[in-house]
Amino acid sequence: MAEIFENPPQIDSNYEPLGAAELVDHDGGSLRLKAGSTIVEVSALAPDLFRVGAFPDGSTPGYDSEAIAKQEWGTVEVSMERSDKEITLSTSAATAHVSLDPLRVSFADASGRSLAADDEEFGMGFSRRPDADVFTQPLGPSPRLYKRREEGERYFGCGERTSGLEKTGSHQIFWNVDPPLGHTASFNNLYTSIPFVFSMTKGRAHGLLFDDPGRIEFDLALEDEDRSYYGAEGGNLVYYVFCGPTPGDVLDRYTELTGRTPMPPLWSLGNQQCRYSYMDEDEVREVARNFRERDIPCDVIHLDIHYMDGYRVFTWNEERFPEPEKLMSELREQGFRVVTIVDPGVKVDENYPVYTEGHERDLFCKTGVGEEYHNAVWPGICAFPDFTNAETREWWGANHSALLDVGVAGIWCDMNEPSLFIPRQSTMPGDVVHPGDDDPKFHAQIHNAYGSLMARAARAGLLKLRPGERPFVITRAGYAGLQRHAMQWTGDNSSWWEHLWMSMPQLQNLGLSGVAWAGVDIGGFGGDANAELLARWAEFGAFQPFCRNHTAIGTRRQEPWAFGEPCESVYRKMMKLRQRLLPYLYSLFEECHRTGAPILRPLLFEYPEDETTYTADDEFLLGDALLVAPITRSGIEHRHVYLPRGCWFHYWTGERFDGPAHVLAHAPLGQPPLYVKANTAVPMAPDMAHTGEGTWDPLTLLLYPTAGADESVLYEDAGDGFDYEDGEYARRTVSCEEAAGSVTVRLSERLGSFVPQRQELRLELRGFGSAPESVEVNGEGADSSYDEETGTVIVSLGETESVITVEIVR
Ligand code: MIG
Repeated sequence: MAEIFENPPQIDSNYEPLGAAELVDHDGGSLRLKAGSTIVEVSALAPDLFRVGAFPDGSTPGYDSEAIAKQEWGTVEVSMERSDKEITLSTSAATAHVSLDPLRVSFADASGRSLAADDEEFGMGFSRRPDADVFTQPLGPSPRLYKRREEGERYFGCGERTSGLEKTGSHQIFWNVDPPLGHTASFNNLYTSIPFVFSMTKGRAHGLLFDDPGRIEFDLALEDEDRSYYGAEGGNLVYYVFCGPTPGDVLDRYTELTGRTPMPPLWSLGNQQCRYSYMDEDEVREVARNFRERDIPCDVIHLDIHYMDGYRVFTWNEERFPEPEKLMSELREQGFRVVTIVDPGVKVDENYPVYTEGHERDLFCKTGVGEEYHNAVWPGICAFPDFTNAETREWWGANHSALLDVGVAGIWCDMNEPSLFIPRQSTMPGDVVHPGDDDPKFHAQIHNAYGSLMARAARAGLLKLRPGERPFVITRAGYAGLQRHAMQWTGDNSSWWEHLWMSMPQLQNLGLSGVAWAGVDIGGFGGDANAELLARWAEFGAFQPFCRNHTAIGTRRQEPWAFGEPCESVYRKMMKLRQRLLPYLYSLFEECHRTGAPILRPLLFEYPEDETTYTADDEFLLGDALLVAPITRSGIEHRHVYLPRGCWFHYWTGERFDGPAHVLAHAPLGQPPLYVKANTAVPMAPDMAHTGEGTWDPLTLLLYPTAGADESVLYEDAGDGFDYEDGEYARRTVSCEEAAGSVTVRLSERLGSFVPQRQELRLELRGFGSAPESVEVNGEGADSSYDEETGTVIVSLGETESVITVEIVR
C-alpha cells in the first residue's frame, strides 16, 4: 500500500472534474444532483453553514464522521431559484450557487461577497488510475476539490502546525504521526489533524472543513496563488463551508458542528507539574512539598509511564508506587490532584487481565488475515484496541477504574496516533483492519480518528465512573472535533527559544480550529532548559489555557526551582499571577464552551478589519481584555509590540498607549509585556496556593477607566459538576464608561441561581493621577480608598444579586 502515502501532485493526470449535472431531487434546504455516476448533495444546514457531498459510483450518501457532533440540523428557511444553467439556494445569511454545466459550486455571504468558489477549470471530482483495482488504488477513487482563492484571501487554522500563524502559500498534510524531536518549520504534519481552513479576506472570515479521517493534503495557494486544493485518498468527498462573516461567527458554527469544549473542572486550570517520570512515591512527595514550601501555586502533579507495572496500562508498579491510594489522599490534603498517563498499547501477556479480556472479547485491531495485530511499544509486544468499536470504547473506559478507584483525578492519553516502535516512531500500516461495529475499515481509512476515539473512550469512562465530576482528559493525537472529548497538549517540543516562540502561532491556530483548550510543555520537553529560558517560558506559559511544565527522561531538572534565583522568583510571580487571573480565565472557558471563541486568541479574532493583525503572531490576546507579548529570545529586554485600535495600559507600569500603534516594550525578567484594554474589567482572585484553598473573596475587578465605554462578563459556578446546566451559575456583565471625567461602572443583575460565597466584591481602578472628587455606590457615599503611589482607587462592594452602579468623579 506504499503508493497511497506518496504526495499526489495537485493536479494529476488521472483527475477528472465532475462535468454536467442534473437535479434529481430537492427537499427544503437540500439539492440532490447527478453528475455521471456521482451523486452530489448540496445542503444548507444553518443560515451560514452549507454542506457538500459527492458520492462516486453509486456509493450511498452519508455523513457519519468522528468530526461531526451534530447531524440533525432541523429546517432552515431556504429559497431556491432555478434556471437551465444554475440553481441557487439562499438562506437569510448566505447563498450557494450551483452551476450545472459543468457542475461548480460557490458561496456568498449576505453582503454578496464570494467565498469558497469552485475553481472554474478544476471544480471537484475524483482521481482514478486507469488500471485502478484493489491493488493499485485500494481505497477507491480519490476525492479532489479545487477552490478559487479570492483576491486578498489569507489562510489560517489547519490545527496543530509548526511555523507561523499564516498558512497562505503552504502545503499541509493531515496524517497523525509521532514526529521525531525537532518540530522545525520543515516538519509538516504532527500529532493531530484538523483539516479546517480559516480564511480571512479583507476583514471578513469564512471557513472550510474537509472531512475525511484518512490522509488528506491541502495546497493553500502554493502551486498557484489563485487556487487552493483539498484532496483525500479514497472515500467520498464531503466538505462544509462556514460563511461568517466574523471570526466569531465561523468558530461558533464550526464548534456547533464539531462539538464544543466542555466546561473544565476549575482545578485543571491551576498550575501543573510533570516529568518523564517522577519515579516513585517519595519523589512525588518531594515535588509536592517543594511547591508548598516555596510558595509556588500548583494544583496537579502528573505521573508518566513509570508508575505502571512493566508499562501495562491500568496497573500500578508495586515497588515504585506501593500505596497509591495513600499517596493520593495525602496529596489531596495538600491541595494536589494526580493525573496519570495511559497509552493505547496493551501488553500481550497471558497473565494480564486487560489483555486476556480484550483478546477473549475480540476487541483488538486485526491483520488482513484476521489475526490480532501486534507491534512493540513501551511494554514490549502489544495489541491495540479497536476504538472504532463502541464495545471496545466502553470496555476501555471502564478499565480506568483501576486508576480512579485509588484517587487519580485525570487521564492523559499519549501515543495515540498510534505511535509504534517497529519501525521506530511509525504508525499502523494502512491495511491493518478495524473490525468496528460490523463495519470493518482499513486503518488508512480512519487513521486520524484513532486518537480522538481513544480520548472519547476515556471521557465517557470517566463520566460513567464519576458521574458528578467533570472529566479531565488530555490527548496528544486526534481529529477535527477532538475538543469535545479532551484538551490537547502539543507533545514533544524542545527546550529551545524557537519553540517558545512557536508556541504562540501553534496555539492560536489550534484556537482557530476549535481546539481552544490547549497548551505546550513549559520549559520544553526535549533537551535541557536553562534559567533564562525557563523563566521566560513561565512568563508565556502562565497565560496558556493549559499550564504544565514537563520534560523528557534524562534531561536536566526543570521544576520551577531547578535553576535557583532569579528564575524561581519569576516562576513564582507568574504562577501567582495566573492563580489570581483564574476568575477571568474561567469566564473565558465558559464563553468558549458556549460559543467556541478561542481563549488564547490571535489579534485578528478581535480586530479582523485590521490586516496588520494577520501577521502579529508573536503576541496574542487572552480573551479580549489582555494582550501578551512574551520575550522569546535570549539576552534581550526590549521588543516590538503591535497594539490594535483602542486604549491599552501596560500592566506593570500603568503607562497608557493609544492604538493602533507599534511600540517598543521594555521587559526585564519578571515583567513580560502585558497590556490591559481600557474599560474592560479583569476579575481576579486573592492569592492562593491552589484552586481549592479558598473562595474568591474578595473578588477584585481590575479596571483602567478612560474616555469611552466597554464591557466584560464575569461567570462563576461551583467549579465542578454539572449543576450549571440547570442554571446554577452566576453571570454578570460589568460595563465601564467614562465621559467628561466621570466614570460609571455598572454591574448588571446577577443571573443564575449560583450564589458566590464571599463578603466582598472590590473595584480596583487604576490610572488616577489624584484622589477622586467623589465616589458613590448606588447613589450613596462609598467605602473607598485612594493609593497615591500607584494611582489606584479601591471601592469595596458587597456581594448582592442586584444591579450595582458606581460613580467616580475624577
Ligand atoms: O515515547 O511517556 O509526548 O510527554 O513524557 C515517549 C513518555 C512517550 C511521549 C509524550 C511525553 C511523555 C513520553 N511519551
